[in-house]
Amino acid sequence: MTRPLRVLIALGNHGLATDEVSVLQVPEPVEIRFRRNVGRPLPGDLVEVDAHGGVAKILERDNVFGRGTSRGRFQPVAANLDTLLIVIAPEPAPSPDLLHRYIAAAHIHGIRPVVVINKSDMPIPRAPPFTHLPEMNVRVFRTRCGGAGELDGLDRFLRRGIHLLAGQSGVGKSSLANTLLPNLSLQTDRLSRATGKGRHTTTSARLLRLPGNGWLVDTPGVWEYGLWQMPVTELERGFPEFAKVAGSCRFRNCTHDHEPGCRVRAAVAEGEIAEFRYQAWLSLLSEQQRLANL
Ligand SMILES: Nc1nc2c(ncn2[C@@H]2O[C@H](COP(=O)(O)OP(=O)(O)OP(=O)(O)O)[C@@H](O)[C@H]2O)c(=O)[nH]1
Ligand SMILES: [Mg+2]
Ligand SMILES: [Zn+2]
Repeated sequence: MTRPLRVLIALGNHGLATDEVSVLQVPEPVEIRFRRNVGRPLPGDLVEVDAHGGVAKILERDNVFGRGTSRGRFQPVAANLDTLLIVIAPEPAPSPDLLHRYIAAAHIHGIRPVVVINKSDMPIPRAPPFTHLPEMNVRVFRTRCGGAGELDGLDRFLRRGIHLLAGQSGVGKSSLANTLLPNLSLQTDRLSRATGKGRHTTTSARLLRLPGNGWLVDTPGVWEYGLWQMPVTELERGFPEFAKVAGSCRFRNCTHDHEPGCRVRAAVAEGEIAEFRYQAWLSLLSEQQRLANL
């Protein structure tokens, strides 16, 4: 068995992978076939492949990033991520709710959330949560695309690891990919040719090689990002600042909503936990109740 390959794209019963150790600038895609007894890998997975291109084994994953379907089911998107790059911009106006969801999802999966404020040539939003990202331990890059572009060190930050670009339509994800990847069209053309599909028909996530040793996961299409139905303890992982005090709530299964003896609500009253984070919690909590009743 040769060394494992990195999965670039996963379609129904086949996909593309590459030997990332020998990748120079543009990955050479190798066709792989999925086997029912092994399961379907995700983009970002490392797989062992037999002499006929069959996936013999999916190596243990660090994490799986995904989203909720409209029915509240978990739908995996990519594996082994290091960061979730949440792109926002002054235009279209950023949604606080969407930002809280992305940040929660990243923490739940054990992936580092990073916010990229693109279109830095325009005035940035001056309201929470956007003004409070450093206090939330979320690193921020301010970027501008077009012309020479300004990446604020984001390109250096992405030189290793696997990073997923997320954010609402029109914030500049494609523009950022173009700025970060000088050979973007060459890479996408090679992937389209290898899958036998036209460039514009691919709607699945794919890995693109960043200069250096990093990968960028590009998820085409609009993302109305929803969470999936999960236990309250899992949702709580999405709010790391709650975890510090939640252990002292009177009830072990406290939802920090109406229960007496709730330390989280006390911390909000004392200003230890930001009110806007608590409101975000209540909103995601009631969404969970809605998903549970579907
Ligand atoms: N002023 C300004 N405009 C930008 C910047 N970056 C991107 N844009 C513009 O914003 C618009 C949307 O950019 P896209 O890159 O297509 O956005 P996207 O996030 O890929 O959108 P979807 O593919 O629909 O999800 C385009 O008209 C870009 O030219 C920037 O830094 N400053
Ligand atoms: Mg786009
Ligand atoms: Zn509580």
